[in-house]
Amino acid sequence: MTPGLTATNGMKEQLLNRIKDRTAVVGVVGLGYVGLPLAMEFAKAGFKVVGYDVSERAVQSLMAGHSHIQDVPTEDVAEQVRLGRFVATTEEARLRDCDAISIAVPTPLSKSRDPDMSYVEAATLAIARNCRAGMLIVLESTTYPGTTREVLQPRIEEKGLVVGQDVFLAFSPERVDPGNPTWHTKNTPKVVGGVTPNCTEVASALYSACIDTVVPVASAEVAELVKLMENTFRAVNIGLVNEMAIVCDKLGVDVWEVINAAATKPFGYMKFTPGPGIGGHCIPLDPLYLAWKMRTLNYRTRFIDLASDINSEMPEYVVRKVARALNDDQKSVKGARVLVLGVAYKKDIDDMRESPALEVMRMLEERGAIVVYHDPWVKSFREHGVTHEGVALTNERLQQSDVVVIVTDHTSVDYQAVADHAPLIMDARNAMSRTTVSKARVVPLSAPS
Ligand code: SAJ
Repeated sequence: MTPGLTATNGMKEQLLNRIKDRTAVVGVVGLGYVGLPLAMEFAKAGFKVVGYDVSERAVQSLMAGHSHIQDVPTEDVAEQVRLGRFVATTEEARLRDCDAISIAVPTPLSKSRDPDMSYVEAATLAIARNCRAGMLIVLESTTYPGTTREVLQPRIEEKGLVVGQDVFLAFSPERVDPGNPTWHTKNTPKVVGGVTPNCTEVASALYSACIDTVVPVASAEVAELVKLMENTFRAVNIGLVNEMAIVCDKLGVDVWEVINAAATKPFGYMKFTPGPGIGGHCIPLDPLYLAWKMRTLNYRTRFIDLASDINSEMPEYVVRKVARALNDDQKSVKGARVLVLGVAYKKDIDDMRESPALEVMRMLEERGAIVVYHDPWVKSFREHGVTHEGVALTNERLQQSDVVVIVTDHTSVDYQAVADHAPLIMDARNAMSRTTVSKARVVPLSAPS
């Protein structure tokens, strides 16, 4: 070590230099839709990357040069494996070879809708068992403010290492939007907040090596809250437009006309659209992490709670409109042949997590309907141990259905054919706005009088 450099500076300078000359080995824990793209960016930036995942199947597939993530081309994985720049493993001991480790594991909610930190804790313990002086650890998983300092730091320091001196610890929120054609890991600005200023400096240097824009912030808590702010903003505004859909329905006004006209305002407005509820692993869940944390501090986050209430009522709102529409055709829900069109949680992706379509289908079946679905992105899915197979979208299928419920409006669906052959359509996404006059009776999300 250079004389005169303190342990802290020594460790920090040493790591900064290894990042600068790309001799640092970078670990990524969790090779999913966040971790795998990140691992590829580190590898393309010239680092040797150790990808650690508990899934033997994912690791074997990656080492065979295949990508299991929609946004990561298989040829990228194959090349980085061939070049020896990326290796995937289930052996946690390989983490000991790393100088920097990013954690990108799930942070779901438990059955009691509280944060399930089990994946973060397991990853932290695996790293703590293999941690050594000079290492940088960055948590990327969306979580409540305080997690990095309260959950990770003690476990790392149990090994006798001091965060900010011997090891460096930071939070950097993942901002991956699966399927987004424009924004991906490399060109999406990356917020980075360390437990200490030295931690912020080292983590910023690491991400600056492979991401175009890095945004250092004062602490891990600031970085944790940035992510929750982003997604709470979305959840609250989606809740607002969903309530506007209900308001417009009661007033006999087309909510889409209101929203589209409001969106002509060139300043001070941001367009959100109503629908059958919210899905995905971010928007329905992230705000509840903040709400949970604030409850431990005896504060009730009313906006989050209200938005969550309204958004989670939307599937039933849709089902009630379907029941009323069938009733107007002198049909009951019981025994009705229902075709649900689009089940992924949002359009043009194949992800089913927390999809409102699951609630819509479950409630219709509880009322005795015979429900099938078509989704060009989801050929089949498993839920509660049952495999659901999609059906082909044919004119006969449309004609035989008592009602078609458009839950997710994938771009590739021929909505004109749906309009021409289905007798009754409940359109929760305004997909019918893309068609000309049709024979079908269309029930929109808010019924203009
Ligand atoms: N939704 C609406 N109306 C809207 C927007 C969304 O009903 O105006 C519904 C969607 O159908 C979906 C749910 O809300 O069911 C969430 O949609 P989303 O567009 O927010 O997409 P997500 O869940 O994939 O959110 C991700 C988030 N990315 C990260 O957390 C890194 C979010 O921060 C992004 O802003 C969002 O993608 C995006 O903009 O696509």
